[in-house]
Parts: sequence; structure tokens; C-alpha cells
Amino acid sequence: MTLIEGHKPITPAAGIPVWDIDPYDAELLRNPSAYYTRLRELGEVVYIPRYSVLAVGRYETTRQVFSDHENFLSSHGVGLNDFKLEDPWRPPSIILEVDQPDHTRTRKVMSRALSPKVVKGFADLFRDTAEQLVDQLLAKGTIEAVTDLAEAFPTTVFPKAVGMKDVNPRHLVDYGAMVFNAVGPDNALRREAMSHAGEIVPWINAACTRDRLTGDGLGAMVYASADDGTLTEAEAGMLVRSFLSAGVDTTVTGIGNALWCLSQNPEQWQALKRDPSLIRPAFEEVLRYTSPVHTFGRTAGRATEIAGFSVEEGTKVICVLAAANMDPAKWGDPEVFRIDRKPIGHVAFGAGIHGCVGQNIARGELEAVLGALIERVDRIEPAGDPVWRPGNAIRALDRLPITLIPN
Ligand code: HEM
Ligand code: OVM
Repeated sequence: MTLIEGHKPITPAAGIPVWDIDPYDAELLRNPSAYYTRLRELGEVVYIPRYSVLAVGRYETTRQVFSDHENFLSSHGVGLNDFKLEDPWRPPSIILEVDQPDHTRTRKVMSRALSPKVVKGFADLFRDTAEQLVDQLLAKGTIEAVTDLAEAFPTTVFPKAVGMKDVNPRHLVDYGAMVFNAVGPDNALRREAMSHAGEIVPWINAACTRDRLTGDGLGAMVYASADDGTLTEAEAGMLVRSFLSAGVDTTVTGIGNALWCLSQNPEQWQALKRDPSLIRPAFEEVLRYTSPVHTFGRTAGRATEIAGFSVEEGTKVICVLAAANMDPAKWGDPEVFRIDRKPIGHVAFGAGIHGCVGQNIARGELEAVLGALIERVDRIEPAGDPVWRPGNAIRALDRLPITLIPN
């Protein structure tokens, strides 16, 4: 069989609309909103011949496929590559890229390490770091918010939370770019991200071993599960790798996207300053509105259906979370950013058994950053055009020039 983008080519069922588009085109990824709209309008599920995949973007359907772990598997990879047909670029994640029952044991270890109680223990670290950083940036006035704040904050606090002895913020950010671009096709974005692999992969793998971790962080909690026999030593290292894979670029993107939302919507910024209890809901709205992870996939493990259309075994389905989070059938005025919307049920963290296990950390980091900002900053003004960075799975800013005006 000749594979297409590393998976089995399919014949779509009769009645599924065929759409000749490249959803991983860099220009489309910079400005995706017309693609999201058309994807939802075309039907419950669409066939994209260029990659021989199905795509879903309506809220209910996307949520359903994403959470139906019985029919739609993760063990074949959550990108275009089918791990059972072509070797993945790295040993698969033992939490993200596995199915039940394998998933259950590793997920338990990770949810304990990332529980609300553990995350509360990082509140002081997060707050102190955010306050210091915002004070420094206020002294500068005009900043490039992506590097100066969105990257600076998580690359400072997250390695400390994990207990990493080796520090290299650049490697952490670049590894995230590899991991998330790897779920797309073999395009220029993926190749550029992968061009750093030779240096970064060995550095990351070394940073995950027990001797490179302190005794008091998230890493040590995972290794404690090797001591009690729940995990092997190698499995513990693999779960630490999952922290480093999923825990940096996502929150970098969340913070950058939040600053974009608030700098573009000054009345929402003022509303947040007036009512700090809206910090959490404001971040949920940032997640709904910008979907930092815009697309992740599944593979049909058996013959099944999507919204009544037959789907053959081995079919790759790309789930466009960002389109679902903008579906007017679910959200009133989806194109309006409203910090008091409280968008319960958004799929920015996924849904079902693989739903983001790090969401407490993500919320904790954002709460600290937004909290420090509202206490110190009167206005956030654009200081140039925002530039988006195309990514096969992540929608992030490349540059966000802003001016912070103190209280
Ligand atoms: C899973 C998004 C932050 C660790 C996921 C999934 C999404 C997501 C969409 C589902 C993947 C799937 O079902 O295939 C985000 C966003 C974040 C964020 C938008 C920040 C704004 C974090 C952080 C960590 C983390 C800070 C680590 C501390 C993970 C892990 C999984 C995951 C390990 C796999 C869970 C499983 O398969 O059971 N995340 N994430 N994430 N996330 Fe996050
Ligand atoms: C992992 C992981 C988890 C979530 C997202 C992700 C594709 C990787 O366990 O390595 O990025």
C-alpha cells in the first residue's frame, strides 16, 4: 500500500463533501477564520483529498469524535502519521499516544502530579515571578510581548516546577515546536521545526532522567511512582518528557494570545481591572477565542460512523478544535471576545479521557500573569502590528509589540 502522509488512503462514504484545500497552508494558518467557517458550513464531516483525511469542525461533532476513545484511537498518533504503519519521529508518548487500558495507569500518575492541590503549592512561585517580570517590563515601557513576557514567564517557572537542574529556555520552546508541528504533514513548518532535532532531542532526553531532577518538583513526584512500582524507571522518564513536550509552548501561546485579546479589546481590559474575579473566566474566553491547540487528530480503530456517515478502519480524522470553539450553533456571537462569557464546554483543552491533564497548571500560570498585570498596568496599547506564526497544531503569535502604561 502507498501511504499518504504516513497513513492509509481512504475512499470517503457517499455524501461526504469533498474539499480541495490544504488546512496546513502557512497563509491559511496565519488567518484561519474563513477556513473554520467554510469547514463548519460544508457539513458534519468533510473529506480532504490532499491528505486523504476526514475533517470535523462543528462543535458537537468535534467534541464527540474527540471524546469517543472506543472508536477514535490515540495510539496511532494524534497527527497525520499512522504510528502502526510508519515509524514515529520519537518513541510515542505513554500518555497522549496510547489507548485504554495502557492510558489509565500513566494518566493516574500525571493527574496526581498535576492536581489542584499540587498546583496551589506553586502559587507563590508563579505570583512572585509574574510580579518581578511585570515590574521589569513596565520599566521598559514598550515590549515585544511574545519573547519578553509570553516566553519569559513559562520558561522561568515551569522548569522550576518540574525541578529541572538543566536550564535552557530556547531548547524547551524549540522542542515544543517540534512536538506540535510533527502532528502535521511533512511541510516546510514541520521540516523547519525538525531541523533543530539533532541538538535538542538528546538534550531533552537527558533532562528527563532522575539525576537531572531535584527531589521536590513534579519530576520527583513522577519518579516516586517508579519507586513504588507503579512505573518503570524508563516510564517515569517518558512522563517527564510529556511535561516538557506539552507544558511550555502551550502556556507560552496562552499568555501571548491573552495579551493579544486584551490589547485589542481595551474595554475588556478595563472590565478585568474593575473586577479581578473575572481573571479565570477571561482566560477561558481567551482559550475559546484563540484555541492555542487548533487541530489534533484521531484514527478510526474500527469501521464506525461520524454523524451517520460510514468511516472505514484506519481513517485519520482531523478535529479542528478552533473551528468548534467558534461555532455559532454553540456560541452566541462567537467572534466577540467577552471576558464574562464563561464559555463552559469549550474544547481548547480537548475532551474525554485525554483532556488536558495540565490545565490546572495552565490556569495557575495565567492567573498569576493576569493578576500581576491588572494590579500594575493601567493600559496595554498596541505598538505595532501583531504577527501570527503559522503552526501545524498551535496558533500563536510570532510578534506582539505593546506598550504597558503603569497605573
Ligand atoms: C493534553 C491543550 C497546557 C500537559 C492536551 C490536549 C489539549 C491540550 C487540546 C488533548 C490532546 C488529545 O486529546 O489528543 C493544552 C492547552 C494548554 C495546555 C491549550 C495551555 C493553555 C498543558 C500543560 C501541561 C500539559 C501546562 C503540563 C503540565 C498535557 C498532557 C496531555 C495534554 C500530558 C495528554 C493527556 C492525556 O493524553 O491523557 N492539552 N494544554 N498541557 N496536556 Fe495540555
Ligand atoms: C506528550 C504530549 C502531551 C500533550 C500534547 C503533546 C503533541 C505531547 O505526552 O508528549 O503535544
